[in-house]
This record gives sequence, C-alpha cells and structure tokens, in this order.
Amino acid sequence: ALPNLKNYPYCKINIYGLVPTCIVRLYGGQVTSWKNEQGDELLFVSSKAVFKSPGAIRGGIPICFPQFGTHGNLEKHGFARNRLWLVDDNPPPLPVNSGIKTYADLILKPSEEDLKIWPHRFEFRLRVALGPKGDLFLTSRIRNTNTDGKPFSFTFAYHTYFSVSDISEVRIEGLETMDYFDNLKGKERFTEQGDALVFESEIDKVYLDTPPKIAIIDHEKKRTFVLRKDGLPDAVVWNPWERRSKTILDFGDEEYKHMLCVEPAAVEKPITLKPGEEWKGRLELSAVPSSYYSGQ
Ligand code: TA6
Repeated sequence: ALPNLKNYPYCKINIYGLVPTCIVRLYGGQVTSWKNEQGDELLFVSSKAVFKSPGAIRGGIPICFPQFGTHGNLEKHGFARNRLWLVDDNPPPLPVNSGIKTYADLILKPSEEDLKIWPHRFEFRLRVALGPKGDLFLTSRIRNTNTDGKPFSFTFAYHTYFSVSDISEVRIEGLETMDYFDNLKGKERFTEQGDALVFESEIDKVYLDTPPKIAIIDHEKKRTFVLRKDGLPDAVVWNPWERRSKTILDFGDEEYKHMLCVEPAAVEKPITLKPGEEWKGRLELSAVPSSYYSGQ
C-alpha cells in the first residue's frame, strides 16, 4: 500500500548483506546508499540533497525514465525519479543459484496525471539486490501494458553518482577509443583518442556502444569500481566542475571534487516495446581494492 504521503521522503528499505548494506528510497525508486564491509559509503549524495517532491534527489542512483536528459518533450531525465514507487511485498523469487540473499522489488506504474504527459501504460519493476560479497545489482524490467495496441519508445539511464576521494586522482578505463556526443559542444560525433579518461574540467559526454565492463580507478583511495552492464549500450560521464557547480542549487560548490557520474544508459537508440513486450537493463557494481583489479 502507499505509505502516508507526509512521511514518504523517509520511506526507505534497508537491504542487509552480511556486513554491506544498501538503502533504496520509495521516492524515485532511488538507491541512496551502498556501503562496503568497512562501512565506507561508495555512492555520493550531496549535503544539499532534497529528499522530497517535486525535485529529484541529488546523488545515489536516480533512474532516468522514460527519457534521458532532454532527448524528448518530457521534463529532463523523465518523471520516474520524482515519483513515489511501491514495494512489491510478494516479489517473484530469485533465479536458482543466484547467490543473492537480500533484495527488494519496487514497482512504478503511471498515474492518470502521468498518462496525460506520456500516454503509455507500463509496469516498471526495479530489483535492488546485494550479492554475497557486497556487490550491488540493479535490474530494471519495463513492460508495455498498453491495451490500445500501441508500442512506445523510451530512453533510460542509471544516473550513478560514485563517491571518489579527489576527482583529479581518478581515471576511467573502458571508454578510450569510443565514439561520443559531447553535450557541451552540440550534436557532432567525436572519437576518444587518448588512454584512460582523466578529469581536469567539466565533462558531459554520452559514449556510444560501450563495452559491457567499465572501471573507475580511484588512486587516492586505492579503490576500483567495476561496472558490468547488460542491455545498456551507452555510458554517460558527467562532472559539473567548479563553475557549473555554483549554478546547481542542491549541490555544494566544492562537492564536484568528490563525485563522478558514470551512467549506464540506452540513449542513442531508444528502446521500443510493443504491448506485452518487456525490456531488461541490468547493472552490477562492485568496489574492490585496486590491487585486486587486473583490468581483465
Ligand atoms: O547525465 C548528465 C546530465 O544530463 C548533465 O547534463 C547534468 O545536467 C546532469 O545530468 C544532472 O541533471 P539534473 O537534472 O539531475 O540536474
């Protein structure tokens, strides 16, 4: 049942692994915390984040659906990130031998108001799970439940905010040589030339047809985030840097130093579903000591 609306910013589900934990909020269906065995927070959430309607929570893993960014007529990044999701009290079981012990399923369906701005019936099931070693698994299943026989198309992203010690000590492996669109430069298509990506100014790029595995290496923390994705060909990389940060109300002026968004996404080629069809987009995140990461 819907929780009392007055309390909804505070409605959250704690998912406990053996030691690692994760918090997912009903507001936005948004993961806002993921901790490792040492209790370190692995996701960035702004100290200025607002956890209630009408905006989205600045940090964690906002879900961009049914539209990524401004690629359409809807509000930026779609409406899923500022709607109240429901918890499925009786979720379908996990696949046998998944190794996962703790998970929660959240569901979003369009309200009558939503149907006025995006006239398509859907069921969005988001499964958030912790693996035995504390890995975080997100699985989105989106089904077209239209009864009028009409297909719909959407774009999508897991707008993941990683916590990093110092952005100038971070590099990304897996996107070198990829084609991309640069949101700071218009509609032209570029190709990345260098080695691993490093950061010294604002970045807002959509990398296209990226490999299923991307690594974020934090030299100072000696930690590597490994992202494995399925059904999500693109990857957006964003850091607002100093000047842009000052224009974002729910973001501290210096916080850009401690975050990096790497967002597994389906942006360039929208997904189309006929009635009854379902799409699945999966993200696996692990955080390992860099000494364990071989790059393979
Ligand atoms: O994913 C990158 C991006 O689209 C950037 O253009 C930047 O504006 C960011 O998302 C944050 O968007 P938001 O609507 O959450 O302020």
